[in-house]
Amino acid sequence: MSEKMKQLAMTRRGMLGAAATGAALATTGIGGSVLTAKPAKAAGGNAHLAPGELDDYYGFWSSGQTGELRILGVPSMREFMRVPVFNRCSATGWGQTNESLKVLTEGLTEDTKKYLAAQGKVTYDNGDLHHPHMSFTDGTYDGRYLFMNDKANTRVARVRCDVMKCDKIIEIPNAHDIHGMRPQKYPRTGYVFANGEHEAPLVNDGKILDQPEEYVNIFTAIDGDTMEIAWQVIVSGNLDNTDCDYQGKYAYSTSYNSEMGMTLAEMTANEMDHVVVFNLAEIEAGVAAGDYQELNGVKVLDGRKGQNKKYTRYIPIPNSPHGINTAPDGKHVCINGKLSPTVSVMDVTKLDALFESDVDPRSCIVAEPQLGLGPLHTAYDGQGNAFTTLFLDSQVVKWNIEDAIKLYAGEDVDPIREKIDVHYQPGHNSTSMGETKEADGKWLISMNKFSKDRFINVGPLKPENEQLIDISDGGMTLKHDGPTFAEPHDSIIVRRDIVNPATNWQRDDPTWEDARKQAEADGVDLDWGHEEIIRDGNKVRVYMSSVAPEFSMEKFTVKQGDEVTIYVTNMDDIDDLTHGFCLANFGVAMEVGPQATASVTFVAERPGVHWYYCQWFCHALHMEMRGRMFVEPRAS
Ligand code: K7E
Ligand code: CUA
Repeated sequence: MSEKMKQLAMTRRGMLGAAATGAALATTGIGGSVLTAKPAKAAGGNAHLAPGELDDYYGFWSSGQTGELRILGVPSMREFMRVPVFNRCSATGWGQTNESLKVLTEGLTEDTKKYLAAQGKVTYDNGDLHHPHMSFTDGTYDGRYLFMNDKANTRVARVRCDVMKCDKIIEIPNAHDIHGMRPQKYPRTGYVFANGEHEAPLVNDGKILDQPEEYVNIFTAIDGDTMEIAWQVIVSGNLDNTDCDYQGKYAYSTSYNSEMGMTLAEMTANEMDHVVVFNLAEIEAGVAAGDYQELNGVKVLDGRKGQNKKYTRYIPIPNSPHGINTAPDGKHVCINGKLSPTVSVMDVTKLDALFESDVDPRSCIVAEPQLGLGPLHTAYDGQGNAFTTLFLDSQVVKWNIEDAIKLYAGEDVDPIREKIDVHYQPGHNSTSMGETKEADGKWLISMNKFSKDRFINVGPLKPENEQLIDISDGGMTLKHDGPTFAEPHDSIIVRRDIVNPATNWQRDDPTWEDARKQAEADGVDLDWGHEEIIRDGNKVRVYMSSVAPEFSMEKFTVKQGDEVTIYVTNMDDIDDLTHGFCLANFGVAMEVGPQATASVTFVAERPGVHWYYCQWFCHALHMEMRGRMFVEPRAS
């Protein structure tokens, strides 16, 4: 930091220390409270944190059709942050800034780019984010990345956990409507597995239309480090949810509609659907041996039923199974029956035999307890118990896996421990660290699709209700109702020591690599309190910095019709000191975090005096943080 900037920052701190406005206190007070705040008392399952007390866990929530990732605290259920991913965000400028548009557009297929161009767009502005999951190393979360699917527009995104911003979005070619998605658990992520839910012709160019017998489904493995597609496998039946083992050998997906039916009656005709098991080593060997077709730049292997290749095996499961969840014991996998009241327990140690000999594919099923109506998803306490959501019964059932195995073997035992009413109709559930080998059995979240009468009425569209259940004492005690807006499906609960985001950006962050290169070419030092205007034909680049409560540029002039790019660098390096840049009546607004650079491009097709202002409350003089853009009218 330069002397000038240090002085400014010092003055600012001094001034804020003396000023007693709410905003000023908020900015200066936070550093202090973080240092002194106590962790929540873990024992006794206390969900009520006093003001200033910190949560023990990060909750990463999806948001369904809202398209963003949300960060909550568990057990307080306080919502901390919304990370825009597939949506357009008015607050942060996600979907408008050049940095976010790069992420949103660079991973789209040429086909999609063409479609969007015909709509006058460069990217989609909706998404349907169901499944957020963290990267793993050796069977547990490693705090590097979060991955998530977009069912609406067939994409997979990655969020960097160091800054909690999305840095990669890729569209998955050949597949349709990515639904189930999980990262590889062992040895590390590694692969991110993604299910194409809806079947379509493999080459979907309109030559085949209403011939469902020609439709296929696609399972995709993405390299989580590069966010490039490693390979795809063609399968039979719709793919719903997916998970993988703790050995690094298999991934598996539930499949409803093994009938490949098009109507509801056709889709639910069979009593048995299936789970598809993917043999990772065999698939990799198939890729190495060239046993694939290349389609849209992706290596696609054939793992359809009846191909008898060692890429896949199909295990019959009753009936339209939905969620699939590997237990922390590293051995058992629960497959939730949805239309069947059962959960099928698969033993991963018995999967080798399926690929080596002609054994009954059901030989890997070691239990199939009847639990209640509409089992959708299962979570674990790490002590041998499973918690399954029962959508139709509006309950969560706690049951014991070993007892279910004994029952299946003919012993007279009841695996069901307890049922708790939830409000109402639960979909996913999650337990603290429950999808890792470090499941700790403290908290359970039941993500309920309907809230009905649980909250004061806000009209026909009601929030969902996510309920916090204490499982730490061996029972299930409902502790908290948490309304959420449309429509979180899934969540993970991660111990807080695993997640260590930065408080400021690093100046050399790759996010504004393009801005840095452009500035270099323009002879502007982005790391200094710059104010420069570069004219390049009708392209105008305006570089300014900000130190609360001022932009380095109080005014600048462009011509009507110029394509203007504004680069703002936030020179403040104080915890929580985010500025914004909002250009009124131009529909332009963006967040500029401490030490970040952000940029936005627009056509100045509006002569006159236009104010820009900082739209993130940063300082007692925040209202004064503004400037003017003069747009000279086009000579007529
Ligand atoms: Cu069950 Cu999309 Cu995970 Cu919703 S899926 S509930
Ligand atoms: Cu800077 Cu408000």
